[in-house]
This record gives sequence, structure tokens and C-alpha cells, in this order.
Amino acid sequence: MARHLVTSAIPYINGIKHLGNLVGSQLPADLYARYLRGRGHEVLFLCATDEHGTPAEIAAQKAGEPVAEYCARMHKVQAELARGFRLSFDHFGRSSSPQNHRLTQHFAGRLDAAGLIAEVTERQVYSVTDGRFLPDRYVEGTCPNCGYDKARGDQCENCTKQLEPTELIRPRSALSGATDLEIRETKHLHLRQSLMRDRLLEWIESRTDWPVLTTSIAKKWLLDGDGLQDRGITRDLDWGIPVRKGDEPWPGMEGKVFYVWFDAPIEYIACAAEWAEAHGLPDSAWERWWRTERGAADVRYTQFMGKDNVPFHTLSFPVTIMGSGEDWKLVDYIKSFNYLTYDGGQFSTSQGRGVFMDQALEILPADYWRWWLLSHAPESGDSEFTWEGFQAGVNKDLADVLGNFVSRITKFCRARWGEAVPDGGEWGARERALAAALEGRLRAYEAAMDAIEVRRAAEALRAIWVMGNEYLQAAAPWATVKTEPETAAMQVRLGLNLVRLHAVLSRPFIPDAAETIMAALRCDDWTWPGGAEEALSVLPPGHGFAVPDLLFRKVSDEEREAWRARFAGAR
Ligand code: B3M
Ligand code: ZN
Repeated sequence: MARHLVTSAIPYINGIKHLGNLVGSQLPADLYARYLRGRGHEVLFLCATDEHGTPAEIAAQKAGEPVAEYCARMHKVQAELARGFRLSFDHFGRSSSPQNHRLTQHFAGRLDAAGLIAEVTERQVYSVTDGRFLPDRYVEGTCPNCGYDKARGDQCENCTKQLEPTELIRPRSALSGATDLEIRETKHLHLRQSLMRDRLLEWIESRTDWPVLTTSIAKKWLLDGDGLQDRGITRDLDWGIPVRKGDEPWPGMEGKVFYVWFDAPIEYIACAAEWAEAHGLPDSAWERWWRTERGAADVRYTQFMGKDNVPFHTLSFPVTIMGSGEDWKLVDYIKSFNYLTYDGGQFSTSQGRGVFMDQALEILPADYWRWWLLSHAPESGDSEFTWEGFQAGVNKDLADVLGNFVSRITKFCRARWGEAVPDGGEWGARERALAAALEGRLRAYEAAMDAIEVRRAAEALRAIWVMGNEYLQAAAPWATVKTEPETAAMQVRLGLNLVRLHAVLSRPFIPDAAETIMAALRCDDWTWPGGAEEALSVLPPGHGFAVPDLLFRKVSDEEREAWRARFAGAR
């Protein structure tokens, strides 16, 4: 038994996430956490809402709510949706927590003491009408790169170019529309990442087992152009973590807060502290996950995220951790994902194009989405959600293969022997061959899960499901029963045990169906299979069960077309 810390990138507070966001971090992280628990490991699985920065302030303003209230409300909405998708976080925290305030200020103080912070006089956009500086998205204007007239101060949504607010042509305030903007000088803190370049490069190059997607993005930033740039880590905003050096004020930084991307990853640590507090545990309980000298040296730490978040996790957050000079745990493995596209285009939050988490759960239960999304996870490249593909995945894999097998074997047993595992008969050559083949597939499934190769794991699991139907087809107990009732009883007993094994193995992907199956089998032995033969004998003769309700229904062509029209845009 090992100890695993698992974190998912923490979703921004402003609004409900779409299925592309979900499959890019939270859902695969949940798959892995559930798998590790299933294997008997000790797991701490953490996620949180990312509550600072201009997106939060702007969304709150649009909603006509004070930002703190807006964040508290939206945190509850996101937590509820996470429960709906059965995301099994040990804690779903908030980056605005007191723990994160404390830790973020602590790290800033340590980094400053280590000479990794510079105070820099910057030229920033100031709005006379608004009486304030306008960082990041508070300025809009025309993109100097492509001419798009709604480019934001941090990035142009049209051509994706990263921008500085001062670069925009005909800038205006996103708050008031005011154009009486000036450039004023103001002091900010910069994280001197460039000083850590060699150490980071050495670290990244030593991670030979990481996905190429992760290391290639990190290396691009380390090696391309002028190499790793220092970055501003403070902003002129009200909402956020006030700039302090640990417990001390930071002279000249009054009224400023840390930049959202500085405090967001620190929330991974703070979230563990929130978890301990929520469970009435002492600090040592979370520190054994995060401080190498207090037990975390033998923790394996895995992070999940979309590719756009990789630079922050391979460069700036490690600078924070390493630069502190303290014994904080560094990540061991970074699993990153490409994008899921939607029906020939992009998911779009602003245009309401695609399916969002709340809408998905309105139309079908979580397992349907979990299975399709995970079995099509955008790993080696982008992948596309289409309604045909979704319908086919649900109808074939879930209804025809898994659901049908469970239903046939349990119903046949009930009709012939009643609702108890039948006695009699010995395994023959076909059963021994099945167990041998199953053994190989089990180990292939485990290998894919251990390597966090999500699609490969889904394929391996599907192959195991298929074995049930193939066995039933070949053994044909409904025919055997006429001449060799003992053999038929043995075949059905094996089939029922295979149903249980399907539930145990499938739980990380489709937890609700797995639990429905186990409840029907009146079994709570979730032990991960060692040998296949042993795993096929867990339910003994005489063990009572019930035929489960329909596990998965099919998606009809009419539904498919209605949903396609409904989610085409303009939410
Ligand atoms: N909130 C971006 C995102 O949701 C950001 C991730 C933070 S991870 C520390 O894609
Ligand atoms: Zn542009």
C-alpha cells in the first residue's frame, strides 16, 4: 500500500464548466483517485474553486453581487455539480480560504528572502473615470495582432495572442467603457523565474516518464526565444490575497493583491489544510501529505490539467516550491490533456455552444457522460464530441455490451434457479481458458491505469466486458441446461461472478452502475482481483441476489437530434 496525493487543476469560479473542461482535468483525476483507492492505496484527492483575479470580479459585477458573495454562491453550485458527476474529492476547497491567504503570504516572504522577488516599476493602464488601475481583463480594445475589436488586456480570444493591457489599440475600460485612460507608473513584484531556469531544466529533463505533451510545453518555455521570463505576481485589485511578506506588511505594496496564478497552485497545499480543518485533524495530518520531512517523502503526487495550464505547473509553481527553500513536496507526475472540441467547432462559454455540466446531468445520468468522455479523452491529440459518437458509445458499450450481459445472466438464473447463485458442476476447458484470457486482460487494464493512459484503460475494460457476452454466447447455458443442468449451473455461477468482477473493475469509470450492480448482488466485497480464478469464485453457491433494474438505456435518434439542436449555441 502506497500513499497518493492527487490534484485536479482548480476550475475558475466564474460560471459553470463545459464537458471539455471536465474531461481535461477533474474527471480523469477522479478516475485515477478511484482506481488507486480500489487497489487499496491511501489517497488524498483534492480540488477547489479558483476564486481570484479579474474574471471573478467581472462575473460578480455582471451578476450584480458583491464578489465575496458571488464566489460563495458559485462555489456551492460547482460543488453540487461535482457531486452530480460523482467526483470523489476528499475536499473541494476555495482559493479564497484563510489557509491560502496564510500560505501564499508565507511563500512570498520566503521567495523574497531567497532573492527571488524583484520590485519593479511598471507602466499600467489607469482609468481616470473609474479612479483605478485596470489590470488584465479590465481593459478591452483592438488586438494589435489580428485587429479583433474585443480583445482583452491579458489575451486576444480571437487569435490567442498573450497581450499586455498597454498593447491594446483604442483601449477602453471593461468596467465603465471609459476611454480616458492613461499610462501611470506603479510598483509591482516580479517572480525572478529566470534565476531558476537551469534548475528547472534539469528537473524537467530528469522526468523521462512524463507525457510528451507535458515536457514539450515546459521545454518550449525554457528554451525558446529569450528563455524563461520573470513574471509579475501582483495586481492592483481589491479582491484577492493582500500582498504581505509572511506576517509582515510589504512597504510600498499597500492595497495590492497577489496575481491569481500565484495563489491558485498554492491552494493545492491550502486545500489539504482546509481538509484537515474540516475533519478536526491537527496540522500534522495534512503536513504528512505535503512536507517531505513530515512524512510526504513517500507520497507520490500526481497532477491533472489541460495543456494551457502546463506552464504554470512545470515552471512558476515549482519555482515557488523550490525557491522557498523549505521541504515542500514537488509533483512527481503531470498528466496533461489536449482539448475536446464540440461538433465541428469549439465549446464556447461566451456563445453557450456545447454541453455544460449542469445541462449534461439534466438529460442523462453521470455514468453515461463519464464513460463516453473518459473513453474519448483527448490524450494524444484533440478529440471531438459528436452526438453520433456519443450515441454509439452509450448504446454499444454501456447498453449492448455491459448492460445486456448483466441483464441476461441475472434474468436467466432467476428464471431457472431463482435469485440465488446455483450450486453444482465443475469448471471445464472453456472456463479455464476464460480465466487465463481474463488474467491477461486484467493485467493490461491495470497497466493502463497505472500509466494513466485513460483511453487505453477504457479499451481494456471494454474488452473485459465483451468477454462476458462471448462466454455466454459460447457456453449457451440455456441450451446446456436441457442436457447437463449441473454444467449450466456452473456456467451461470461463473457468469454471476463475472458480473461482480465487472462492477469492481468498472467502478472508477461508472461508479453508480457499479454500485447498483453490487447492491443487486448483495455484495460489498470490492476487493481488487488478484488472480482471475479466485476472483471468479467470490460469490458462493446459495448466495442470494436480485435482478438489477435496467442499468443503461439507449439514446434514440430523436433525442440525439433534439440535443444537437438544443446545444448548438446561445445558451
Ligand atoms: N483556474 C485555469 C483553468 O481552470 C485555472 C487552473 C488553476 S490550477 C492551479 O483552466
Ligand atoms: Zn488577436
